[in-house]
Amino acid sequence: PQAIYLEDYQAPAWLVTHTELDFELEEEQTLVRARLSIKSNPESGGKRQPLVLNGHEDMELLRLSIDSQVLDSGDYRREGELLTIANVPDQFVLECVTRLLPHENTALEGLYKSDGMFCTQCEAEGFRRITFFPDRPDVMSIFKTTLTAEKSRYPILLSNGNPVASGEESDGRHWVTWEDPWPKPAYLFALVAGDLEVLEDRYLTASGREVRLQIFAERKDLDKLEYAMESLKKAMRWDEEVYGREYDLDIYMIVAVDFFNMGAMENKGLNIFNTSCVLAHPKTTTDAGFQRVEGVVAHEYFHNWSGNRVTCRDWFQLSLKEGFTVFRDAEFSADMNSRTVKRIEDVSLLRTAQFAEDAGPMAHPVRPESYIEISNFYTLTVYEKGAEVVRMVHALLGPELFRKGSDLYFERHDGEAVTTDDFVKAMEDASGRDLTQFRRWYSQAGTPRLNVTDSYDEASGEYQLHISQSCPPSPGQEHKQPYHLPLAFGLLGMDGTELRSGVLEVTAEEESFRFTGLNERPVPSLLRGFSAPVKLEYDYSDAQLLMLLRHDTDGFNRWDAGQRLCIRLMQEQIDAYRPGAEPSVPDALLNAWSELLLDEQLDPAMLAQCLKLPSEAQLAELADTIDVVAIHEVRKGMRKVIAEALEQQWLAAYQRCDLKDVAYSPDAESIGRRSLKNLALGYLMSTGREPWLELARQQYEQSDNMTDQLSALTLVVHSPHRESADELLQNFYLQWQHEPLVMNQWLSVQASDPAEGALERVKQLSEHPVFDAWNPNKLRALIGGFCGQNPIHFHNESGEGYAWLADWILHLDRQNPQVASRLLTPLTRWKRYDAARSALMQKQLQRMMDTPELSADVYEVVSKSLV
Ligand code: HT7
Ligand code: ZN
Repeated sequence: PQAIYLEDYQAPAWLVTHTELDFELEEEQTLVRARLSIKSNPESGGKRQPLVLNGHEDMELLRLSIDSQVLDSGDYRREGELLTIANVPDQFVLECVTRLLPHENTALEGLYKSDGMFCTQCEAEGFRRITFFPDRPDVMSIFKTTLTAEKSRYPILLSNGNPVASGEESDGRHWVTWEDPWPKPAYLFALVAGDLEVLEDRYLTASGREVRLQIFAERKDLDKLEYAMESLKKAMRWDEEVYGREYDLDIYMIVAVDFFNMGAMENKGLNIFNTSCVLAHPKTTTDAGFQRVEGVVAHEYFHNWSGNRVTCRDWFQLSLKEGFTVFRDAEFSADMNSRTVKRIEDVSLLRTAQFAEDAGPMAHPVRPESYIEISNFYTLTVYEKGAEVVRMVHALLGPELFRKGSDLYFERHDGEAVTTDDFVKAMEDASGRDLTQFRRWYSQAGTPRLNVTDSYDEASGEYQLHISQSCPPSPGQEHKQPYHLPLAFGLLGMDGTELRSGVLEVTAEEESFRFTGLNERPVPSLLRGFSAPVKLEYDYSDAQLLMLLRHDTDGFNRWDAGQRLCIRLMQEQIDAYRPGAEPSVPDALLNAWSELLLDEQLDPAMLAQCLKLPSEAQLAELADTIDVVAIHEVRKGMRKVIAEALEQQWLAAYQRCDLKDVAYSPDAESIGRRSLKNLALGYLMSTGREPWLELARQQYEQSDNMTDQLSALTLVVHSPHRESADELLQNFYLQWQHEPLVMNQWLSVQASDPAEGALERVKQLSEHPVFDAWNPNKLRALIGGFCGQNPIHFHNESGEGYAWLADWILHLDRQNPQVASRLLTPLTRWKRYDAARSALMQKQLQRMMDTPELSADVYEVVSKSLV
């Protein structure tokens, strides 16, 4: 497979102004007739060039004509994914008939079947599996689509835009024509045909237009659509109020499908969603699930402007739409729920998974410079770090100028395919700020380190912060230039009084900032709200961190101070770990936590965050060499100490937060109370004492919602009480076996169970009837759950976990390369482990590398990991 480079970008030689598609959907095959109105691109340099179309190798071409003249095989060349026609007029109509086999499409790209319904996934390069086309985002076309199918099996026929005509045929088939007036790239094309139920609603836009809202799902899931509908309406209102963006079609549709490679897809007017991101019901969905639905529905809706109306020039610009849209959906969720908790959750993800990506073999800038398979670049770096970059622009400009900048960006580029540079330029032009240096955030990979020291002169009352920045090398980038970043800060007295606050703009490799008029040496609260995606080093004393944990006015840094303290403690014990060693927790930390637990004024959601120990994944990311056993044992041991020391307070918190007779609601306050309650139950269970097992079993049996039921189940299954674990697992299975999304949870709980024999259990589960190796959600739950959430067993020194994963990757690669490539991630981190484990992981990577005919997806990840 060949790499593609950003520097080789050239404007398209040919434009497709109109695209008419006719789909004859049948059980054994689908015929696609495409009629493309093509003209040469005046901006591509004048000289007439051959027409080059993309088309997947497996796609069968039945007929090709230009202006009704049928071409024979001597008139064009088909090589790999490309079809080239040398001599074409300046403007012409190309007609093309292809035959597809959607029922055999296991890659879930292009047109495929999910539980009997036809659906599509065209981003990034799936449209070339439907017909021959210049499948690149800078070719935007007006689409008209007709779907014909048997009416009894497929009563619902959907595509982008508005329905403009429909009819019935004599043989039981029917058809519907859809027209999308907005020019769009082919990756936003979609169709759905199936026997679906619909939840309908209406939305009145700010300018008074009525929009029909429809969410489609299988009949059995009709009762799980209300929350998505409410979320959609909230998102539509929020985008009008915060960004001045209105919806632009008469109809907005969402369809839930169970076979889907990612979370959801923002196809124009016809979003297609993984069921896990749209279905929600208190009985079957956890609080986290509800919040995911709200966030993803909003995310896909926001793409209508940030992605669809203004799209990407090429796939190197992916973060233009994804980074910006993640920033938009994070702000939406922050406005709908607790801002601080949302920030803590997002930063935790960034610090564990994105920082690990930045330090791994697939590290790449937010705007990558090359790729072999673009699907491998739908990464945390492009999405989450990309969103942090937009957040920094927001911090540097302030909310008003940022809004002016986004208005200018949307106005200036409406209907265009543009670059991240165009986005930054709009921000510059609207604000008058120079963001030249800031642009390095798009081009340099790696997580910068910010080292901060300080000095205080008692006589003059002058305090200085000395800041130096650096960024470790990453593949292909040995040396990095300094970044421009906003450093939000506060200066606090030791009694917690805030003496100063503001935002410093850091630009140099080394610089100092001076503050005068300070009567005492302040404690700096640095990087408030995580104002830049960096690793901050400042040598805090325990006393300073405890003070910040108690008093910082910035909620995020309050939490962060507690985390820093815990991380330091845990790292010391991890480094000194010997099997059987008793972990310890200093009284100062126990007292601080006790104080927090007794403070009934504190928001329970925030309290729950503050009382969570850093995850094993985060401790691993911070380690020089990852010692999975020490990390697991120290964390477990410390939990037990904290649980025993504060047992009565955990119980009091549990009782205080129990929403016994109140009907379930996924509002922020109730979610916060449940999270503290279940955290408290977790600590109580850590004591290993019998009464708390009873409490967990009682919660499992009596709860009216999945959050509490699943929390109790997980705690019992992950405890040493095997009998109860088996009993509840069986009970849960019998209760929920007909709910696929709940069964995913059932698989995950077992896959992440740290008890002995985990690999044997997951092997058995892979034979269980609820497991379906064709379904990505099931693969993620079982294989992803074991390899990502069960470090001590996946990394068992025998290497059997690694071999099991490699077997799966090789099997899945032939069936669904995108999913195979994603599941491979844990093996790519081999350099972070001890020599023995590294060698075993490397061996499996090499085994994959030596396998003939790897997909481009898996080849790219494996080959880059072995460098
Ligand atoms: N824009 C969507 C990306 C996506 C995707 C990419 C590759 C393969 C399958 C896919 N399904 C959806 C999702 C989003 O960020 O909104
Ligand atoms: Zn997106």
